[in-house]
Amino acid sequence: MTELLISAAILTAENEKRQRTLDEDYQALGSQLARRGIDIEKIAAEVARFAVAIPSWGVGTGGTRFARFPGKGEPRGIEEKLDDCSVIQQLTRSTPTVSLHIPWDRPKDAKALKAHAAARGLGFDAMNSNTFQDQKGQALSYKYGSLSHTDAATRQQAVDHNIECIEIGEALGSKALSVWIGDGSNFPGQQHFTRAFERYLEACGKIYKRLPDDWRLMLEHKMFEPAFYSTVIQDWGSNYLAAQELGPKAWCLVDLGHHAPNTNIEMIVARLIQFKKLGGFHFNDSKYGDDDLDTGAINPYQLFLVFNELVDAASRKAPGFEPGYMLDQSHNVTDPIESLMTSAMEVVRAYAQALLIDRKALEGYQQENDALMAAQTLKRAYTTDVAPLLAMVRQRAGGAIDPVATYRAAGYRAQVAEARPADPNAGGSGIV
Ligand SMILES: [Mn+2]
Repeated sequence: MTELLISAAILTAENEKRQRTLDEDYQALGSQLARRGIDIEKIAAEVARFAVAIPSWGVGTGGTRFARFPGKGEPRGIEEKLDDCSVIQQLTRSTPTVSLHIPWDRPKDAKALKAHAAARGLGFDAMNSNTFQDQKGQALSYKYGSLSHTDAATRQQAVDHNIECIEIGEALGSKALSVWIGDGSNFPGQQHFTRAFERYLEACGKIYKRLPDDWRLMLEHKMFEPAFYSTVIQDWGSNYLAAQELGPKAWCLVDLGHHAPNTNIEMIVARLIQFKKLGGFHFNDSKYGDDDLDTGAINPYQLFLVFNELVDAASRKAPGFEPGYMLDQSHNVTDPIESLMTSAMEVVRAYAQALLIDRKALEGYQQENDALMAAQTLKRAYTTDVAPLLAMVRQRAGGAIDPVATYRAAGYRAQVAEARPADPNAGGSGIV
């Protein structure tokens, strides 16, 4: 029996306030889509199956390199992080798994943690290793790199840490390890590009060797930061080369914030799908760099265009296409639960909109080189207000018609603020 943290009475009362309007809007949208030859119930069934994972570090207030301004009632450990994640899942019904970060979330007892998550209706997504900062008591420093460090013992320490992440993940039921390293250089000449990449590949090979057969190694590229001149896995090209070198269990992970401004990310996605290396996503939004803003907050059209590629690949059953979806954001000025619920809904919205694209018509316009109508075909799907569809799917699955309003009405933040006295060290920084 799942223990839900938002009371059923409040959820029901909040939904009842909105049910009639929703029924009307859903019916109107259904009629509109029917005129376009689309069965709303078929789209609703697809949307109901969609899931995006929550990063454990997302439920704490993030920060910048200048400061962190903690919020009230922040989770003080992994169990409380899971509690907050369960609220997001209870109300949105699209986030059934949580992605852990080691050592921030290292469990004292993995079996007990798995049981705690299951009691809250949650499972575990990819494990995330951390060799971009030093931990208390750590023998060797990552100041000058980890998996690509010039010193073999430091590289081995980073390999051992990643293997520990796999072992914890095995106990929790995870099936993937995501690896992002901060390795790189801050000055021209500081690092030999080729040797650093060779060292990285050799170290990653050791992790790969320990990876269970039904697991995926997800490699995450990032253009810059904390290394500001060069980064070892700086873009999708290096990422693809690494995944190719390592073998079939290695995949490329695309974090939307890890590219130069105005990069055509949807095209990168298409390339990785074509060459069977698209492992998954870290969703967030960006204005200038790796801003880690809420997904869809800045450029929802880009998100839609990414999903256009994903739905296209699924519709033609592209071989090897089975990406994992996760949010990866840093919440500085909002309640993290509200941001994560809103972002999960934005991801589902982009997916639902992409399902509405008339692919046959689009293909025809592409074949005839009718640029205007091809672009309009995408716009027609994008400008369709699918909000009633998303709300109906949530409500039917036991979630909230309006998750943020329901969350506020339930007073969850005030309750946990009392139960969890402020701890300045709590929560992750959400910087990857
Ligand atoms: Mn990321």
